[in-house]
Amino acid sequence: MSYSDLREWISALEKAGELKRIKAEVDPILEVTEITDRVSKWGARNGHGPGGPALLFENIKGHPGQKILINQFGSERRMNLALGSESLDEIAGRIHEMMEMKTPQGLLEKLKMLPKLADLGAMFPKRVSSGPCKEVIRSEGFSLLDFPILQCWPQDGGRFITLPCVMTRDPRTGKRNIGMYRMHVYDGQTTGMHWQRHKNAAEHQRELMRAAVAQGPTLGKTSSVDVMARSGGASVVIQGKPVAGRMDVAVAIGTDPALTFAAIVPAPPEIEEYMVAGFLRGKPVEVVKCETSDLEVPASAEIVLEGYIDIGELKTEGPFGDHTGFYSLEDLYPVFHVECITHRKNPIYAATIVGKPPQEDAWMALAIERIFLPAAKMMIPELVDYHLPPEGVAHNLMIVSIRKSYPGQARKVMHAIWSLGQAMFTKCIVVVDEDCDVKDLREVTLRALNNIDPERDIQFTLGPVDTLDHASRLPNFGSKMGIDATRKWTTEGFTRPWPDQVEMSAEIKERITRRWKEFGLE
Ligand SMILES: Cc1cc2nc3c(=O)[nH]c(=O)nc-3n(C[C@H](O)[C@H](O)[C@H](O)COP(=O)(O)O)c2cc1C
Ligand SMILES: [Mn+2]
Repeated sequence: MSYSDLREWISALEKAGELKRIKAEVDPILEVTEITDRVSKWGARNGHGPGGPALLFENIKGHPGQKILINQFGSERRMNLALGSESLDEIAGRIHEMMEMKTPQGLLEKLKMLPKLADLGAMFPKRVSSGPCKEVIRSEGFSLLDFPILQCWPQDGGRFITLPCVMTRDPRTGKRNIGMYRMHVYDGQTTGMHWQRHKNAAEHQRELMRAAVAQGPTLGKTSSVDVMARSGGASVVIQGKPVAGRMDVAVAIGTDPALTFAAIVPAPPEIEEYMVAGFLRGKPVEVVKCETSDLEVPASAEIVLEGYIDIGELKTEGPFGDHTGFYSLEDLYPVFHVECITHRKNPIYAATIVGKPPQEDAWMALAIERIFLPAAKMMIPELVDYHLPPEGVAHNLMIVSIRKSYPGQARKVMHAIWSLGQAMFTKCIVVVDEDCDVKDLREVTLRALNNIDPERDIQFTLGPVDTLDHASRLPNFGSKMGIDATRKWTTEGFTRPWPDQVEMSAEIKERITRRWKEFGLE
């Protein structure tokens, strides 16, 4: 089951009893957040209980006739519904099969391969000549303020577009990227563009900057966003010369759920998110050309913002109540200039809020965790399982179980994680043996503390850290810590005897289970 647009998805949510319509008037300033935050935390026990339903606000203060969809991904069940799967592990299995694909032997194997080939075929987006996102085309007289954009938290710098699929093209290869980067609304025609420097769109921007100034051996060092920040003002100066140039950007708001999800998936830069979405949906994404650029946007999007950033222009973005549970502070980011807005008739505005976990993004992160397991295992063969508890806000804590075969292997795994895509940001990694369930936080705590001699078993390192880390010594650069909570071996210099864990024998367990009723304890 897959959905071709947001509306099909909303109907499916409603049919599944996963949607609540709210008819009472609600203010997009702060009130939507307070309601959604409470609903997200329904049933939250240790950050793991299911979130409440998706919400469709139908009576928005100051925006008569408009609707806001929020919390669409806010439970494991909805994440599965969104991706049309029985379980997240089933999707992981499909990816695993794809990676395992080898030349089929004989007819039976060839036949078995057909569904996988269909999966592959579905990955490529399909260009169409028009679509519902062009029902209304407004190239002048438009204003972002016409849409019910939220101010999420009291100290936020203003209203923010929180669930945008931001499209850019790699200037070298022409490849399309879609990333979810929040947008601070400055006025009816401009916003901030909060792509952090490690993200793909920021690299596209740097490519254009490199091309705009004379190429030289030192450029790799200076044509980074560091220079932008150091210039202190609103324009970028490289080697004494101001940089300017247009970078086309388009933003889709309110797409089918697989595409929205694909925009947050930390896929390698070579992989287009359109293909990720196509694979997840089992059906190609239909795209149309923008009115004002060569970018392509999902034909069925509710709202499309077309425009550009000037690669040399910066403006203060934030503060913004972030998914760490703290505000991310003001910083300089590019400015998005809207030139044209196209949308469906009566567009539905899709949003999310972030803040103290668990919220909607915890469930998206869980889906990413499960779906990426096969790929992670391919890079780190001894990896058995891993888990990122929501309180670790994605980048602060990863628990990893490994099958240990040689001394020092826990540290090898830590370093592998610190060099693996966006997992590089992980501030603390706890490595346990394969017999420990990484999702059982009680068991993990027991191991992580019992099994270590802190001075010996903690590995510190330095490197890039998440832009949202507010405690690191410098923005984007700081230390990380790995805890080797595996059983220590003599070959690792541990010469004392290592005790067994306390456990009942299988025979007694089975006997007591058989007799359980006799004890009248139920
Ligand atoms: C709700 C939500 C908001 C996000 N906001 C931002 C953001 O403002 N800036 C950013 O760089 N990443 C943000 N992210 C994370 C990126 O979407 C994620 O790192 C993604 O993989 C980036 O795509 P890219 O690898 O193509 O650059 C957000 C994720 C979610 C779920
Ligand atoms: Mn990408």
